[in-house]
Amino acid sequence: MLADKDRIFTNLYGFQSWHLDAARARGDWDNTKDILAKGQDAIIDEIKASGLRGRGGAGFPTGMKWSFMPKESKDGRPSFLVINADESEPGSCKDREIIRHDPHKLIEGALVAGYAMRARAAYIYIRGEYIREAEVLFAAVQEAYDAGLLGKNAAGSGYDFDVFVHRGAGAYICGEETAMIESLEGKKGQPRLKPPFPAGAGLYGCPTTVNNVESIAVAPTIMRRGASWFSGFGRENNKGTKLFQISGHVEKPCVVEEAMSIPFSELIEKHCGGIRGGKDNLLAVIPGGSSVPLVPADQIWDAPMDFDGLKEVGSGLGTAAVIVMDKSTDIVRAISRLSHFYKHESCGQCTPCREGTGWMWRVMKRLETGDAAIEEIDMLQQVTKQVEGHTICALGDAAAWPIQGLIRHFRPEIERRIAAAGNMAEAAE
Ligand code: L3W
Ligand code: SF4
Repeated sequence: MLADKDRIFTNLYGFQSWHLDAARARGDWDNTKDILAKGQDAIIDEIKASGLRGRGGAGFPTGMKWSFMPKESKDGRPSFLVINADESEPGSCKDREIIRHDPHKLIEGALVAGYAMRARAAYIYIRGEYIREAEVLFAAVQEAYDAGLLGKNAAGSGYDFDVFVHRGAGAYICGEETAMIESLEGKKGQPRLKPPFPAGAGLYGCPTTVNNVESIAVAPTIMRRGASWFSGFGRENNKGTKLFQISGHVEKPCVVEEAMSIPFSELIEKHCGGIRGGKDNLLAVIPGGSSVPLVPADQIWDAPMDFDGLKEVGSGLGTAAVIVMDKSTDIVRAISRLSHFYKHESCGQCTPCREGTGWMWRVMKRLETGDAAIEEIDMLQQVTKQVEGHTICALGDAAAWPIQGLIRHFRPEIERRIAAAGNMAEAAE
């Protein structure tokens, strides 16, 4: 179990104040100037050496992403940092806790990361429903300005840097980085085709890096404690500490910072009081937010909770939003509900996603009650394959994968419902 001294988010549960004086007492903004004085390349090298991978779902190496930003401004174009606080993935609630209770870690991280990538400003795009969190963030940013930590000569570094907070309006798709950029520009939040990646042409056509809240908030601590300290947790390719968000059928749902690669069983037993009704009552787990496939009980129990460990069991770490389902769960209904979510949130600009998500949801609805022909299971599987990989953004994949996971692991249950509803014979005729 991660020792208290190794936790980055020391006020995750809000036992202390989030205000600047309390944050400073916890070590935030402690000689930030000295971190910046190391220089842009040294900061990027340190983050690369730490092994930090993006905490928003895709796990792209953070230092490498920062290194894609231009060292020289072309045609006088500024560079920007955009911080993705549009946390909307079902099951995810870690960025909310950071902003509620530790906002200065994020704001200091914005300066450190922004300086490293030679950005002149950071835009924090916060989910519209996070009203109280936005209030905290606005106030914390103002505190930083009042204390001279942002703005001209930020933190006495000689570098000018601004932070703007922008509230979203409730669309899940604005969490996709290019849709977020469109939304910030005042347009309808619809993903752009990539390439070009934002580092080449992002906000207002300028070089931009979009990072998740957690990725940015851990950067100052990595710089203070060193890359080797951070990379001492987890295992090769899966380094550091990580916020896990455990919801569903555990005794005590929680958000907790743990070492990457902690086995699922340890995470649940040590922090959540175990599975409701005991280990044998576990049915399945969605380990990384609703966009990754579910994993049945027998395969998840010993799995290391990291990028590679969850890939090996056919799923992914995603945002580390661990949704636990016990045997009381109607698993077909649960996945059907997720299908509705993706249908609702599709921005509609590509046909496979626009048509496919509605199509998949309608079939899933009928599978819930068994009102389907047996061949429709394979047909549904084929539709998911036609959506997956054929769309502009990852929402298409995200809609397809949970259904694929359901068919892979719970096909007998779907067939049982069809048989119980009397559609088996009709299908065979
Ligand atoms: C420059 C290249 N940059 C990749 C950058 C790219 C992006 C990052 C990762 O989706 C996933 C999605 C959700 N030159 C580059 C490059 N980049 N190649 O690296 O890119 P990518 O395309 O792998 O992922 P993505 O489109 O950012 C993110 C999954 O996360 N997810 C849900 C997330 C939900 C939230 C939320 O609630 N806010 O984050 C969970 O699994 O399905 O697969 O920056 O530009 N050659
Ligand atoms: Fe929009 Fe779906 Fe296409 Fe993404 S995959 S751009 S959400 S239609």
